Amino acid sequence: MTDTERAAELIAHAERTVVFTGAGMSAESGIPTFRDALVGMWENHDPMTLASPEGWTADRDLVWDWYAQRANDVRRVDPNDGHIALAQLAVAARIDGRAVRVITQNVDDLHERAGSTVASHLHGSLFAPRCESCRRPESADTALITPRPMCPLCCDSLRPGVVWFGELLPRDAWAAASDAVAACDLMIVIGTSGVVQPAASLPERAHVEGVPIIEVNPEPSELTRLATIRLAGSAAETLPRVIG
Ligand code: BJW
Ligand code: ZN
Repeated sequence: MTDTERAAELIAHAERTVVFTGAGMSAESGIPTFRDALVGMWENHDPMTLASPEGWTADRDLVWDWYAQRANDVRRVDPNDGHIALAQLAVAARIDGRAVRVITQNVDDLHERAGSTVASHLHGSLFAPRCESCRRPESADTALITPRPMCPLCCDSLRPGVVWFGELLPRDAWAAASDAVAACDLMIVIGTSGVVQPAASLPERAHVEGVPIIEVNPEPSELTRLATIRLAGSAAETLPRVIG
């Protein structure tokens, strides 16, 4: 049996699958991965600094504009065949009384636009701006607006609804992810380098519990050592082949 066939069999028989995704999931939709973005620059600014509390405090307009551009870029692209295969898997599983729960590190909305319900956005969303003072949430479309709008309630600054280094993950997102992992009997890890904590501890937790892990990634990652089956290919090409 090939690895693809073994993976397809595990997926077809799992009762409670967790799908854990990273930036590679959206790469074939045209969204650069986080580590690809680090190689490039944005108008001569380092993305690592832009995506940090320090960068935000130093220049809120600059950081807001960067996120607004990224939100606009995401709006212009479509979910890829990998996103669509995962959404179809969840529908097929539900008919059989089985469950598929998606945990993503991605701040885009491509899983949702493909038809998946996302159990947890661990690192927040490009489309969930909020006031940095009173925390009042603003509409998704507000994230697309430049220049940076102010909070209509307290007139303080809105901020992107993403999680920067050194910030705590949203409590609900972390709880939902932890619950899903505690209950799963299969994990599919797709397109993540596995270097960012605490997200990367989730596959570790599943592995400790003896849960089989399928990794889909053209390159080895920090999580490859946990994988029962490693499918060395891209998300959009590999997922439709293993999801029957
Ligand atoms: C394909 C493909 C294709 C390509 N198909 N695959 C030691 C222990 C524990 C924690 C820490 C520690 N040292 C420091 C920390 C804390 C820190 C951390 O983890 N740092 C590490 C870098 C060491 N973590 C945090 O700060 C977190 N908070 C926290 O820990 O709170 C407690 C605390 C508070 C105070 C002090 C210390 C602790 C918060 C982390 C927030 C991460 N936020 C970001 C930015 C979001 C906003 C934005 O997008 O601008 O989230 S960083 C960035 O990395 C983004 C991503 O979600 C995240 C993960 O990246 P991902 O998805 O893995 O992408 P890449 O680009 O790395 O990899 C892409 C992969 O795809 C590659 O493997 C490719 O091969 C593959 N690929 N094409 C399939 N077609
Ligand atoms: Zn406010």
